Amino acid sequence: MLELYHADTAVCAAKVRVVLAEKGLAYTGHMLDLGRGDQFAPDYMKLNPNAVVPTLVHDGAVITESTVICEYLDESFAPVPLRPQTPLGRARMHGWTKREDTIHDAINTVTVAILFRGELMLKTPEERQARYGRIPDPARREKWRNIIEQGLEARYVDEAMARFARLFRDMNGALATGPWLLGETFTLADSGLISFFYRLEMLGLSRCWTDGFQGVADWFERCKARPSFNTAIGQFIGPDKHAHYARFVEPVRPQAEAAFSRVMAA
Ligand SMILES: N[C@@H](CCC(=O)N[C@@H](CS)C(=O)NCC(=O)O)C(=O)O
Repeated sequence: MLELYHADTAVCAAKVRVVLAEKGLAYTGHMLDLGRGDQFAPDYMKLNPNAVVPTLVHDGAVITESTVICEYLDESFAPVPLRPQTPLGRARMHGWTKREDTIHDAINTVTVAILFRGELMLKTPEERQARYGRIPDPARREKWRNIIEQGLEARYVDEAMARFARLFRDMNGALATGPWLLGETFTLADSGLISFFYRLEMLGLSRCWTDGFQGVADWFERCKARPSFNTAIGQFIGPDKHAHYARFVEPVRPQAEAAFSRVMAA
C-alpha cells in the first residue's frame, strides 16, 4: 500500500504526484495544511524530522525527499518506466534531478519573497517570529527571516533568479534536439520540473521564460497537455488558490520581473 503525506500546492509533493499519475499508481493521500503548521505535528515529524512534505510510506517503510521518492517509485513499479534504459541516459537524467534540489531552494526563495511575505506581513511581529522559530533547520530559518524582512530586495532573490536564468538557458539548449529534456522520451528529468514551473507561473513569473526561451515555453505547454498535469497538479489548485496567489503577486509583479531582468543583464 502506498501512502503519501502531501499538501495541495507544495511543489515537492506535486512532483511525486506527477510520477504517481504518470505510472497510474493508486495511493492513499494524507493532506497536510502547511499554513496551519501540520508539518510540525510531533507524529508527522517522527516520519519526516525536517517537517516538510512529501513523505511516502510504502507497506510501512518511510521514504522522504521527493527526488528519492520519485526514483523509488519508478524502480519499484514497472509500468511506464520514467528512467532511461542505459547508464549514460540515467547519468544524464541524474544531472537534471540533482539540480532540482537547488532549483527547489530557489523556488522556495521566490515563494517566500512574494507569497509568504505578503501573508505574514498581515500578522503581528510576534506571530512572524513564532513562524520562523518553528523551522528546524537554522539556515532555512535565517533565510526566511531575511527574506520576510527585505522582500524582493533580499540577496537570496537575485541568487534564485540567477539559478532560473541558467536553468532556462540549459533547458532551451537540451530541448533543441527533442520534445523532452533527454530527447524523445518523457523521463523523471521532465516530471520533476513541472510543478516548479507551475509555481513560477502562479507567482507571475512566466514571462521570464516565455520572453526569450521558446523551447522552454513549448516544453511547459507539452507538460501541461499530459493527463498527469491535471491529476497531479491542476485539480489540487482551484480558483480560490489562484485568487489567493493573485492577491499577493500582482502588487509586486513589476519588482519581481525587474529582479529577473537584472540578473539576465548582468
Ligand atoms: N528536499 C525536500 C524539500 C521538501 C520541502 O521543502 N517541502 C516544502 C514544500 S515544497 C515544505 O514542506 N515546506 C514546509 C515548510 O517550509 O514549513 C524534498 O525534495 O522533499
